[in-house]
Amino acid sequence: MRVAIVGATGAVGHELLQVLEKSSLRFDELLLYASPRSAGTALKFRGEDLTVQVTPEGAIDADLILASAGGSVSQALAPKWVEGGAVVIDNSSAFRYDPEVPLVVPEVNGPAALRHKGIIANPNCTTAIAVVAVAPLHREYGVRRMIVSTYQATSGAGQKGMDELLEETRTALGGGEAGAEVFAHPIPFNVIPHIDAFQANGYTKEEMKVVWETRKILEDESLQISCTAVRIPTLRTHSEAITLDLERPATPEAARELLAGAAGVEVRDDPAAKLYPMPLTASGKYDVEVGRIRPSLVFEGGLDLFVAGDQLLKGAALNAVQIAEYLQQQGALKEKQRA
Ligand code: A2P
Ligand code: 11C
Repeated sequence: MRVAIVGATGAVGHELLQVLEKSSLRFDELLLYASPRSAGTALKFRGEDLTVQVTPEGAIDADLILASAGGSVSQALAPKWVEGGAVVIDNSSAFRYDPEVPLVVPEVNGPAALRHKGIIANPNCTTAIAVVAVAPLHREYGVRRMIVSTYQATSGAGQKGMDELLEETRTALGGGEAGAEVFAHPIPFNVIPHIDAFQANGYTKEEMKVVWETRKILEDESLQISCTAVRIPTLRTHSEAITLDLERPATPEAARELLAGAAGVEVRDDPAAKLYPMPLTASGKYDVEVGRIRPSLVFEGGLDLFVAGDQLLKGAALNAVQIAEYLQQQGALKEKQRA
């Protein structure tokens, strides 16, 4: 069984290597690909140096391809990888809205992955983190309306996003004027309510991804969702304030108990002890932290909560590997016939 990572030198690629090291996924060989800039770079995996190769223009001889080199690379090459017999788990937005392509968070809709025709899409990080917390509440209480405000780390923009935060903060602290290339404005000591392109309806694409993808994963097109997505000067972990209007009334106590038993969730909710979700504690963690669970002051029987999830992990690399593990556990990930 041969696994390939395309985009192995990026921020998500780095995490994929770490998560695969600890994963229960059984495979014999790992191939690493990136752009020509990184050809020949050695990356460590299970104590061995693996050499990064240039991503070929055509098929890759692998059984499973974890793609994290951006939408244009996936758009152009994933169909060729599928033709070559590989199953592709794609971290980009290239195929998420294709009705033929399952969009999967294993704790929430694992079985959808089994309906793939070669490509399985990994959701946008903001969506993946939100649905881990919201799906159990949706099943129990029926979410009617959901309002999300996000606090998104610079790593959402990849390694170059984190580099810009660190470099421009040093510039600002040195008395210089912080600049911006990756982000629309200088990110140090700022918050920027602009992630991805503005759409005709006044929302950004990042905000609309939360709407489109949450509905697809929860298989409920009637869900009313609104999102404001904001970039903040942290390195990793996206946090989200979420307000839920529910069909059946929930109490914070019952919600806490339900979420304590939910896969992928860590309830961190004891304000008196200053315990709540934060990037500082959620970074590097597989579980999404959920806390500040309280009754909505607007929607009777509804809830307000705060979540923080490492978007390089549950929002990207970890979720991709969990999809692969799920396929293998279900006997749906097989080595292809080789001559
Ligand atoms: P490279 O490091 O050689 O540029 P990030 O999201 O952190 O910016 O990482 C993006 C990843 O995608 C990197 O591994 C990057 O490789 C890779 N990548 C970018 N463009 C291409 C391309 N055209 N073909 C293959 N890999 C690419
Ligand atoms: C960000 N959520 O924080 C974005 C990054 O659709 O996979 C992930 C974009 C995507 O900038």
